[in-house]
Amino acid sequence: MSIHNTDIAAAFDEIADLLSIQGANAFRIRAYRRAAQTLRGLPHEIAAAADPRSYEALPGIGEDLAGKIAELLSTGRLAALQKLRREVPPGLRDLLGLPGLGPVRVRALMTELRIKTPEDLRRALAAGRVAGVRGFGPAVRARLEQALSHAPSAAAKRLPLAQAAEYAEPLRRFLAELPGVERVEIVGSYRRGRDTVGDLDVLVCAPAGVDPMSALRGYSDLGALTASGATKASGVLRNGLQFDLRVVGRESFGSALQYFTGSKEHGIRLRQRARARGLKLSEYGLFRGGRRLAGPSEQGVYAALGLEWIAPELREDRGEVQAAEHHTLPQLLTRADIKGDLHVHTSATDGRDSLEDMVAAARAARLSYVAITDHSKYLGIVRGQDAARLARQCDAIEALNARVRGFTVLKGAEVDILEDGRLALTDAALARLDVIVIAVHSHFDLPEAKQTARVLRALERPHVTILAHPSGRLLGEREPYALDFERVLAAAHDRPCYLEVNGQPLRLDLDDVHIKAAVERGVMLSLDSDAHSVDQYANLDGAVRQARRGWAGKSDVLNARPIAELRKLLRATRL
Ligand code: DGT
Ligand code: CA
Ligand code: CA
Repeated sequence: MSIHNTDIAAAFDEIADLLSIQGANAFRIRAYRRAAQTLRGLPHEIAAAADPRSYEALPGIGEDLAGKIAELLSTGRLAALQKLRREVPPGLRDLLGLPGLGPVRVRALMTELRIKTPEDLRRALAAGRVAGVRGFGPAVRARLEQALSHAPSAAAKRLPLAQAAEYAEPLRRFLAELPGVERVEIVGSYRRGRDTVGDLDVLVCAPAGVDPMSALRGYSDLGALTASGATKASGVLRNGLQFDLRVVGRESFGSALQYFTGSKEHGIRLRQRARARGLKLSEYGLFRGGRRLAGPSEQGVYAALGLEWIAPELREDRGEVQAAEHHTLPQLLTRADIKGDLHVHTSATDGRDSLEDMVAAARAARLSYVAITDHSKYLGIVRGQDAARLARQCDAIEALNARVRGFTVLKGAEVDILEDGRLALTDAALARLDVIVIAVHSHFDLPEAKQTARVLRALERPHVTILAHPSGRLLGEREPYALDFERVLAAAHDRPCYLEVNGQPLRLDLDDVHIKAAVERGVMLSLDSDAHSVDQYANLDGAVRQARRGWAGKSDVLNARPIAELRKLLRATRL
């Protein structure tokens, strides 16, 4: 049985939830949460690490948690979690699954109203007893009442793409190796590169008579098979991710690829277009009467409809069909176009690896420049740098630059935007830097007018290169803060400065819709890894995928420029 990072993270989160319900020590709870977050952000599978001692090198993971990871990987179980599950009554654990109910609120219900099950809660709500409990305002109560009045909702949570990939890629490999199977594609929103996926759609190309279903029944990541026929199956993987699987023959693999990649809206456009030409398009092929005009290849389906092939990332019915007809599709960015990374951390602040190691890894990732942008000193930032430490780091970078050939290390910082729009470092401290990344890391809940004014004020400072993760969202954890994006876009355009597409798997910020708006407005993007360790340059892949979904080409991206051009563009941001 293979254990994925998200399984370990889920176990740690569950331990944190249960400890929290028990009212355990807050530091202990936070340690589990932080470790879970670290694990979810890793671009590689921890189970693949050769040496268990390497777990301890991860941020937030000490000897105790490293031991728990090793236990889970070797036994598939965690004694500490099983003990907690025995101690905390099942009704309380059910309460945790209700919308808006975290462990703190569950504990409040338990200690103040002796509520131990969803049924207790339903009765207490009906009797009006919950209104007096702290944290249970009218909106929270209304959501709970609604949730408790329905059968358990089938609207399962969407999973961030990177977490879905941990299960999707092994499944793809498993199926591809079965005898007789010719091709396997994970289609649907996964192939379109959406930031989150609702379920996996798996397409298997195999001749009639090949039966992948019986092998699937023995697959180690399988949770349950809910339906299974000769050419179709549905089920759920062990992480709760649902999947639909279809087996098709070679003659319709291309049209099935097209159909099940979606999006639904894109598919509707194509079928309308087929109908207007007296044709019929389905997952089986493109037909005129009984004659198949296309089907084996996806390219052929688009061509027969008079269209250029459309990259899956664009298939969201945002004008791509018309552009394909008129040969005006964008020349989409690829990872090979990325020349450098302008947002990278080291062990000087909250990164894991040294300046030298981060530079060596950037070269190995086929980059030719990197900006070191460690955090400024500010509330809640681990070991943030003040002006004096930043100056010493600049000296170190200049010395390193004098030694390396064919690669440039740029001096930078990630500077907090304070609540009132000032920056956490003075203009004088920033003047020596090449790249100034500014970001909101606090006061996420300001009303829109204040939040917008705060960001606009920061953008007026003389030294600003990039506004990092502009929406502030964390997938599955934090909504974007309230911000008038149009005004930020206009300010970035006029200044000028750059908007980031942050490639961290849970950020992917800007999102596709905002990227497209920036591209249309002529505001350039910076695609960054925000790497905190040598392996996280892989985050650039996610940033590129997201940028492609926003119709971005090479010319829209700051760090697709070679170093000489980059330097010119950097100078143009100084006021
Ligand atoms: P998801 O799973 O919510 O992340 O999004 P998708 O796009 O993967 O949607 P899903 O899994 O419901 O369906 C996969 C593809 O199958 C979808 O993108 C297009 C096709 N499809 C599914 N249902 C319909 C439908 O009712 N009409 C049409 N035209 N296509 C559909
Ligand atoms: Ca899907
Ligand atoms: Ca589906």
